[in-house]
Amino acid sequence: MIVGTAGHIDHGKTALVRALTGVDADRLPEEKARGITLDLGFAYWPRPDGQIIGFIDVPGHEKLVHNMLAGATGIDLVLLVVAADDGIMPQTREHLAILDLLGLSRGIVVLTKSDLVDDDRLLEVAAEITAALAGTCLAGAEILPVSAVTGAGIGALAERLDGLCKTMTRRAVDGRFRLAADRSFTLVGTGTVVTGTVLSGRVAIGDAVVISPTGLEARVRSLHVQNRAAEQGGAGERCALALAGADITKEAVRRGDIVLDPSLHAPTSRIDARLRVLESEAKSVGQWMPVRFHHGASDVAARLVVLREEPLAPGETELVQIVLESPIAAAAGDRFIVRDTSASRTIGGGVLIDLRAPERKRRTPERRAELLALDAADPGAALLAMLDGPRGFVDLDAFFRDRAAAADAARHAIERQDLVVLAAGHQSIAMCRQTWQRFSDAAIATLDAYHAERPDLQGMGQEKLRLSLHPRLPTTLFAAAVQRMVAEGAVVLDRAWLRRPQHEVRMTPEEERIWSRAQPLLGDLHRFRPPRVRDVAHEFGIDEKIVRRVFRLAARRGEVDEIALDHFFLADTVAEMAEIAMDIGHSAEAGRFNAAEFRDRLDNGRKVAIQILEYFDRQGFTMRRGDWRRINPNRTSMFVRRAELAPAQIGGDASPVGRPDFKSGKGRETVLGGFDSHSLPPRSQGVRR
Ligand SMILES: Nc1nc2c(ncn2[C@@H]2O[C@H](COP(=O)(O)OP(=O)(O)OP(=O)(O)O)[C@@H](O)[C@H]2O)c(=O)[nH]1
Ligand SMILES: [Mg+2]
Repeated sequence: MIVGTAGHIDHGKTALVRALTGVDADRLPEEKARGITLDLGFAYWPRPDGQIIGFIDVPGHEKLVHNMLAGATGIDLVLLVVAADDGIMPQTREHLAILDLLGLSRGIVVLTKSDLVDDDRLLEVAAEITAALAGTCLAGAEILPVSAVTGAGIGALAERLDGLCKTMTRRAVDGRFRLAADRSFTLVGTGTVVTGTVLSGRVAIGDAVVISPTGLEARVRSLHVQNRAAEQGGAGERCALALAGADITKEAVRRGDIVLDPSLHAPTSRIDARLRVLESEAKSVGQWMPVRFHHGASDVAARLVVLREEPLAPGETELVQIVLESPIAAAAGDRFIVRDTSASRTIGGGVLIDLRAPERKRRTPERRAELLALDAADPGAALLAMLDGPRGFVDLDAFFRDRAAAADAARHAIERQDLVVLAAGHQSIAMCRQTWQRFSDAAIATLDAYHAERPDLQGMGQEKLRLSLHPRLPTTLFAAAVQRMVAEGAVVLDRAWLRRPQHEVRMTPEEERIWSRAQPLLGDLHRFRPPRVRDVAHEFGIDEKIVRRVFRLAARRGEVDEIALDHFFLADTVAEMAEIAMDIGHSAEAGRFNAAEFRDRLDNGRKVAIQILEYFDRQGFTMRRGDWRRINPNRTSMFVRRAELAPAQIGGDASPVGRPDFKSGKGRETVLGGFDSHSLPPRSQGVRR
């Protein structure tokens, strides 16, 4: 258990810790000389039952509230010290307000210097305190009069502390390790030592840690827990870590740094939060108000963006965006305090909600709804809210990292919630199964509508589809979504185009008419040397562009192949030429043949014969070495006559058996996703379009 002091200057905080523990927490010579506390003091108090209670003693001086804040982080219980003679003073109120903003609900009010006043005064101050506590987290806290001089009440207080220590529920240690560093120093023989309060998780000798936000890496060489050598420490304990690392020095680790599990290192400088402005403020909090932002033991310049139009009046609570001047290491759910830029007063404080706050669209109703839902204390509820939120998906690793949750929390969430996970490289996101269903239904509906509108196109561009769907996924993850839809059989990916499996390219009646006239020209006697686009256009007296378009539509239906630019051969002719090539190869020595032998069989001239062979090379049907070619034995069934195909395989079927597949060039394989399509030769490779 860690106990912190709080209260106005000179009210007897340090004297109280000494009366209880025998330790003078004022360790600096200047503190001893001036009789006031300047920096945090520490005392460890071994109890008869073997427990060690740690004390963090803070200064009460109005100029040293930042040090008080550094000490108040991570304490389990507060001793709010009020001198009976003075009663409630300004820093009593300010410290109380801070404790309340930090959400500290366990505490005892200690009425010190009871030896200086009579009972009536004690009752009077007690009543004053009860009134001040009303409405705060500490409302109804016990008030114990003591005297550090006579020792009156100290025994009773010790008893209360022992009792509380026994019933104190230990903070969760299943989260990932975080320690709020408050001191670093060098010990002869040990090296750099960093002390602080463990906020979550455990740490043990040998553990790798990172100093955040700087990112310095270190290893724990040895450690002390509550001032005693130990093998490991955990949440709710004060630890001193002896750290080893290339750049680890006492100067390199500063108060305010967080020593953490390396997987948690992800500093942020834009955070959405819930802020309560203290009643004591004279003015409202307006847009872009500059403040000092205190989190843990750190303190950074920042600006506040109120996430609504009107300024935030004293006493109000509202969502804000905190824009920090330099990044910090934090976790969602952490408390924070904001003070004015001259560090003279506390303005308010609250809870961090989203560490990856958006700069744009931060004030939309959807975002507001999401933030309110994320504010739910339970991470499971927050996750569900986010999955249901405007974005529709969650980066699970980041979500649980930003909550310092246990390392396997993401896996458990996937199992518990029945989530669909899309992964690409290091990135992965999860969505609810219903969201995925809606997403893929929408993709299908969009493609169907697109095909109806543009039956002449083979499909819709991936990017166009991505931009038209909600949730709008990042490009790489959209590719993963496409892969999943392809695997589910809902869509087919043709290079960059997506289509429905049953979609086939359709010509207009006019185009059909041109095609039916042009088709015979490509066949029969001229089939090995068919007229080019230009020739057909000339013959029909129409624009070349129209002929090219009709031929390409026919190519998409699998009726012709574009062997060379503007040179289309009937698919059956290509199959026939493939048979001829195989025949030549079959009877040739070692299966090798050259272009001249092929040309002689087709009688179509050297140039065209070579173009055909190069086309075969690109498809992987032939393999070329120098002037010689061989048939690839794995591709012999690549080119099949259309009559041998089942009707469903003609046109736009997803899994062509005989026709070479547009994207893979492999014929029989359906490539899932678009990732490897560039590593395989597309069918039209080398043909300029
Ligand atoms: N008579 C009497 N004097 C006390 C008692 N407790 C503290 N004092 C005196 O009050 C003065 C201030 O006590 P500290 O313990 O230093 O006060 P503090 O709250 O730690 O002060 P800061 O840390 O500077 O905020 C010292 O001179 C103490 O001796 C008490 O119970 N009775
Ligand atoms: Mg003191």
